Amino acid sequence: MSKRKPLVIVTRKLPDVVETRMMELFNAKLNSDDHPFSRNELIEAVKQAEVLVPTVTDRIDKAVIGQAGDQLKLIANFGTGVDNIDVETAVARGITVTNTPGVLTEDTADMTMALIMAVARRITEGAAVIGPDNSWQGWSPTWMLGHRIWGKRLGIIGMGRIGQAVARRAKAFGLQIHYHNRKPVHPKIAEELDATYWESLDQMLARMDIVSVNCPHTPATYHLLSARRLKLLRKDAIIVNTARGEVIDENALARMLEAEELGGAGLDVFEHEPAVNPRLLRAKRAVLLPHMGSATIEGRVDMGEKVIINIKTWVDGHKPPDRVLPSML
Ligand code: 8YV
Repeated sequence: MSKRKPLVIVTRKLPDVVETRMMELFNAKLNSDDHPFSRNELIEAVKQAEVLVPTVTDRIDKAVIGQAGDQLKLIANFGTGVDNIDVETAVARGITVTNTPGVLTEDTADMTMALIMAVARRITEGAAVIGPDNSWQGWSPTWMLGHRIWGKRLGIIGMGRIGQAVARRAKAFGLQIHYHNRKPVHPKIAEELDATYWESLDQMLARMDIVSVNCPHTPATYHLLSARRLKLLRKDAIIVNTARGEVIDENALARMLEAEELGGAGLDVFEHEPAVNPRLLRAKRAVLLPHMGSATIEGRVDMGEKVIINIKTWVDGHKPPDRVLPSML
């Protein structure tokens, strides 16, 4: 007996191998030219699809979910962060929501370290000096000096999978690990990472050389790094964000960088992507990347496989492994 093939609408182009598999398993409607869905296209999609596969560029808010037909039963997000989806409204309407945790942990942690190194050791500035025309005037003992990271204090905000993966790497780089989280990690993990827990974010911020944002964006973490909190940072502190732009008050951060009240920033995410605050564009000691934390070929294939497993499990009548419930947020 042939298996039922649900209509699965995918909002962005995914790796070929993932799309091929989706076509085999489901009645998959793909977005081959990879344009971001307009609001109307999104609404059309939720009116037709049994399964919607959105990404970070789709806002599945109350209004969009309100337009969904009764056939929409699963939103299988291609991504770990689900701040693009109103999970509460979806679940209240009987729609299951899933994400792709675990498979982008190591890649995102790598990018966090890359940004720390890029800002502290001025890697992009140095690379730009050589550039296509090689404007290097020669070596000097006092030129292009950055900061040593060995022995410095790193404060991680959000000690989930990615935060812990950052801590493991940072420990190997000789950094001292500190963290703020809703609750302390298991004592065994704290011991392995030699990590100090700070219940008070304010107190931690005031003492760190480098701060890394690794928590999800939820109503509770929106502007967690507010203007007031950013001011608690040391004048030479570096701040790195590979999580979500909304966790930092971007305007306040840009102002402080402009006024040289901070050592630097490495940002992979922004409050209003793809727009970037013009002050940040001009800021010295800012390394800005276009949301590339999980952008590896392997990672994107793994994410696609996770989406497929979530959909397949649901088609088979079971609970998908990566269900997101409002209580988890
Ligand atoms: C993804 C991410 O590329 O998974 C996440 O939460 O931020 C990214 O690394 C993006 O979300 C894809 O939808």
